Amino acid sequence: MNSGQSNRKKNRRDFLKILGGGGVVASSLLASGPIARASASTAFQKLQNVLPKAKKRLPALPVDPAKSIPGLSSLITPNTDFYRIDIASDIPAIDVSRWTLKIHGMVKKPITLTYADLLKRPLFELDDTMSCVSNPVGGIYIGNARWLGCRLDDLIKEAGPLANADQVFSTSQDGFSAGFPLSVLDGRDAMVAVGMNGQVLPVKNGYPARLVVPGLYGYVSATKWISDIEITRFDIKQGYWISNGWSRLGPIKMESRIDTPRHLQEVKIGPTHIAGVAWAPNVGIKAVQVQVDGGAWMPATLGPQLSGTTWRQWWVKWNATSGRHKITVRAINAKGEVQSAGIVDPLPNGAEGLHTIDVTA
Ligand SMILES: Nc1nc2c(c(=O)[nH]1)N[C@H]1C(S)=C(S)[C@@H](COP(=O)(O)O)O[C@H]1N2
Ligand SMILES: [Mo]
Repeated sequence: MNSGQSNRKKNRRDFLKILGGGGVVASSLLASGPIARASASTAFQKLQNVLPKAKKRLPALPVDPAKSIPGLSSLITPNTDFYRIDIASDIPAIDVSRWTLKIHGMVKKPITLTYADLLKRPLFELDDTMSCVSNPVGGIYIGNARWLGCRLDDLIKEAGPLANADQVFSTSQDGFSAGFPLSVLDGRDAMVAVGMNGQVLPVKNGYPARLVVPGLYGYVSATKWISDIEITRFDIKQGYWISNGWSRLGPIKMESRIDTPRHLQEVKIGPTHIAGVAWAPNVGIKAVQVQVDGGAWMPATLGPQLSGTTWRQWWVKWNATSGRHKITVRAINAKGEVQSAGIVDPLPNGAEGLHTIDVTA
């Protein structure tokens, strides 16, 4: 695996290259096969009304602290604001009436599901924060949603993985693939998602179905426009980004971000909020602390905890005095580990470092 400096730069570029062109949909899609633009969008309209309710529903969302703290990320990221990262030059437009999901490979009994089959399974809701491994410290490639879907571990259990299989390898209709250890399905609420924040999964986020695996970065797990799940071995095949130098395993790292004030913002002298989000999906957030001008670390107030794998909003009140100020945030996880100050590049397994901003009052 070559991860020299030029390769690093190239990979960062590749990963982020779609960011400028998000939402662009060309008309050069295949005319036949399961991909057909017009009929898919019609079907999508119809489905807005018929997405079944979860058998197990989560409690209603708590009051969002962002309502009273301008500039703080909302507890749930609205679908229209949710980041988009993928290698698809054209977002696949899939005709659900012809779409299937195959579960096969090193299994006793391969399964093929239609979209209707999927919707008939017991659906549940999951609050989960999805993050991109290429998200820099302070970056925006992270979002929190209430997903609706069926259990992935149940599906795989029904197919019956062979004892020597060690990877869940999923493929999509844009040529993407992702693999994670079978052992990650340890009881956590991994799902084949069909809904997002009370709506049919948006096309840009993977309609008709995608994987959501709590605790893992998207590149190893969160296959959108999914068509195929192969139970296999890491020594036989590996996901799309692995040959580009990214790590085979992708647990999401602890991070924290200042949302408000913004870097280089001019704030009014007097009381204001410093606020943002923090996440440590594999352990949980215990505390967030804020430092101004190298002073003592101040404990932040934490917002609601929706699940073990969602971000937590945090805020402190700050009396801004005249002049220039440096503000830094750090998270502490449930094990008491303090977020590391050392800067680590996103490649190969996620950025590390403390988010620091400069403001003037
Ligand atoms: N089909 C497909 N699924 C994909 C990708 C992709 O390129 N193609 N990118 C993955 C990556 S790297 C991330 S971070 C998440 C992003 O999901 P979002 O676009 O819904 O935010 O999707 C994952 N699923
Ligand atoms: Mo990603």
